[in-house]
Amino acid sequence: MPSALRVAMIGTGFMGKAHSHAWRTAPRFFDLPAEPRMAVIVGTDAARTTAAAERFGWEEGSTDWRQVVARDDIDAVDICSPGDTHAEIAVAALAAGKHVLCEKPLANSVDDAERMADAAAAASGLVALCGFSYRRTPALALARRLIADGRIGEVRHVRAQYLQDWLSAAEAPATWRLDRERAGSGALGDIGAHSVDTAQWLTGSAIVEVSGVLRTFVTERPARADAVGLGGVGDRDAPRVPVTVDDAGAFTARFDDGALGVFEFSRMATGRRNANRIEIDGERGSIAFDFERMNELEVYDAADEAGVQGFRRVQATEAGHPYLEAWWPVGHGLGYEHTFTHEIVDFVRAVAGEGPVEPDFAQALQVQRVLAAVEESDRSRGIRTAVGKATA
Ligand code: SOE
Repeated sequence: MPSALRVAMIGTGFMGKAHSHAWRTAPRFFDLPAEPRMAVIVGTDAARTTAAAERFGWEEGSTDWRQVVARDDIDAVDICSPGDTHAEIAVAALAAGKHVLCEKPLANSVDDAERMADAAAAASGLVALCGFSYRRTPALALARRLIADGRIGEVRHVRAQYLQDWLSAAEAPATWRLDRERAGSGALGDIGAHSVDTAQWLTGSAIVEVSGVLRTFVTERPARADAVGLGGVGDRDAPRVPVTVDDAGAFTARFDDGALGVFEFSRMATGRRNANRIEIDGERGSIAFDFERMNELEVYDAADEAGVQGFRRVQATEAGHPYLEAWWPVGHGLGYEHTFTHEIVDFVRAVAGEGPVEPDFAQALQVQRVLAAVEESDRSRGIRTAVGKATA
């Protein structure tokens, strides 16, 4: 019987729900070197946390993360709380000898991200993973394998869009994600960060210079009574609060291998619910992915016979595709929640010493530096801005 991995998760919102599902399913579908035990879920409201513990399958609930992180009967801490809490909790957990999984983006600032990366580097033998979960989509893992094998040749273009519309209605209520103090930034850090991480991971090269623009279309919204959930329509009689983050933005990027990147992100792209897209064009071929068709990867091979060339739609659901061996027969498809299960599987295997797991905090710090460079470029009205010390 594998040893237990006793886990404490901080956060009871959308990511707390997604990670709870992943902790429950990972040992049921994958052979793991340790048996995760969902020991404690930590929230801010006692009643809501108790209800979350019962509903999501945690042994107990707490409202005191400091006490939980210090417990001798906790081995790993999974941080699913708002961005302004990441640094303090992660640094304390690492100092207490706990492995850490922290939701993206790593922090609300480069300073905090550097503190976290330094703490992880000093914590020898501990795993520190940042939850850029889309890396664990089988179709994207296939794309990474094709690019790494040289199938598309020298990469020249990266074209990434992450488009949502849960804020399209001006009356959609303000959650913590619209408060710079809590979230650090808006669409840039929430979903643009995913595009930055995916692009650097797929290409194996770092963004070294950006030129960007950010935009806030709706500058105040009805306050949201509860802290959870995306979108909807707020209470018209609720007090209105200022929106202090970006609703959308775009930037061009230069990669250290010379590739050119074009990035767009918005939470007000009406009609696009969760269109996380990336296309990478190389000298000998291209790949294209859209999370709204997450089981498919479009592949173009310039070596195909003239007259029958074109993008092929590959169903990334074959047994040989990453992670698929644990799930369904070919063609049955996976969903958003599977990427989190894969993330937990990789985390548990790394904790058991089966190899490194990415993106570690140093790689997540590089993403944070790109975000900061986009904000700096926007402040200077789009001047091309170097990214801090790139650590791809
Ligand atoms: C909201 O935009 C959000 O929940 C992101 O925070 C997640 O990282 C993404 O996976 C789905 O959309």
